[in-house]
Amino acid sequence: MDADEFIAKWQVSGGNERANTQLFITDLCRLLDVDQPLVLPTDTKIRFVITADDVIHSWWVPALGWKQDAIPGIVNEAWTDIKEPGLYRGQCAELCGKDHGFMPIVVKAVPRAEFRKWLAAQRATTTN
Ligand SMILES: [Cu+2]
Repeated sequence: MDADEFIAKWQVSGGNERANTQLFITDLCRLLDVDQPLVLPTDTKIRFVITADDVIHSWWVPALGWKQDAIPGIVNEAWTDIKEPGLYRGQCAELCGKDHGFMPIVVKAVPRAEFRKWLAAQRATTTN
């Protein structure tokens, strides 16, 4: 569903305001979700090395406090040290093309012990 379809559906949907609000929240969450979040450990200084292979994007998760361009042929960097476990959401902040509106970012920050378990599970599935 693109933005125009969403607005049209919102405007013509029947039912009460509560149902409309639920529809809005459901669709908004779906558009801001990803297939696989970036899983990171908390209490760890993490360096991001950022580039792109097609057009200029901009990696932006507001709660991390910075935004960094991803440019083909250029390597940019940034860092973070997340203290609180949780989901941190963001989006591409550059008008990068027709699919720009569908470039959500989700960072899932977990305690270090949980991250080590997740990493071991990932390695087990990729080596088998
Ligand atoms: Cu983009």
